[in-house]
Amino acid sequence: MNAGAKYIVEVTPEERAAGQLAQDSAKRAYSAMNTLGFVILRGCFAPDLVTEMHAEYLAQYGHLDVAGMEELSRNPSPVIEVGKGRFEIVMKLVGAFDMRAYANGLLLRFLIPLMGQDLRLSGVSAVAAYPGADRQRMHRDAAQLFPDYQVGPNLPTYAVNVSVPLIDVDAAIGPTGIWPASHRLNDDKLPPEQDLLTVPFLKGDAILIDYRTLHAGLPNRSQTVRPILYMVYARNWFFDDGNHPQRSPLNMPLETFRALPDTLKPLLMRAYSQIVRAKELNATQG
Ligand SMILES: O=C(O)CCC(=O)C(=O)O
Repeated sequence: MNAGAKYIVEVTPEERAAGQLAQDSAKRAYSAMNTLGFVILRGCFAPDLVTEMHAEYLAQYGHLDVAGMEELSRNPSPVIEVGKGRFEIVMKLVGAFDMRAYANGLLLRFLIPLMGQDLRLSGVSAVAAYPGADRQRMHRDAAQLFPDYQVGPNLPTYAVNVSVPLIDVDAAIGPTGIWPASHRLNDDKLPPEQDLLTVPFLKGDAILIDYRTLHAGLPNRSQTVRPILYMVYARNWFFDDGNHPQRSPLNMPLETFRALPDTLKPLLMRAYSQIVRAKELNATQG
């Protein structure tokens, strides 16, 4: 499976300008989410905006080498190590990491039928894979819900990770590898390793991955640092205490939040309550 495959839906400039997929494209994208557990909305973001986001990433972390990132990750900071040479960073939501990213109209319109009108932004981070980064282990973003009842694979989507590559990511730089349809498997039944799908990512892509879908960051065999922005959206009752137990899922200055249009605030409000919880947990558990 590759270009023209069922999991790539081309977003036309007209659809991007209208902030809405045409009916046929939307149907194909929902079908991929349902059967494969992921879809690539190719061209969801304007390449110029992604270039701006990359510049903001570089302004915040571009000066750090692996040793610098390791050092940060050893102390309380927005950075944690998620594999050798691979770091998850809760990016400061300033510059181009603004509502054009996390409140992209086309994206939200697509996600609402999957997770409800009152869906919430659960968190925003980036994963930077440095040259030499290892392959990650196969994992889901969260375990299947209600494991004792084995119903998780049949449930509707409750959270989606939207990956936005900040540069073109070919096989050498290392995209995120995905096991198609693995969201429909119970936790005790892993797919064969050889079912791993590697698709090069392009600037402008939004790769929507159901939280249950098995995936792994692939090795970075290039000389280029690979940052991918991750915006997680979830049903309003879901708190990601697994990935963000004592860590803020969002880094947005309060004055930036207060300046947002009132219609947008509910989308982010929940992440703010998790910031408070993370701080309290840190204070009480050390
Ligand atoms: O780096 C990647 O491509 C994937 C990262 C990831 O899945 C994780 O850190 O949980």
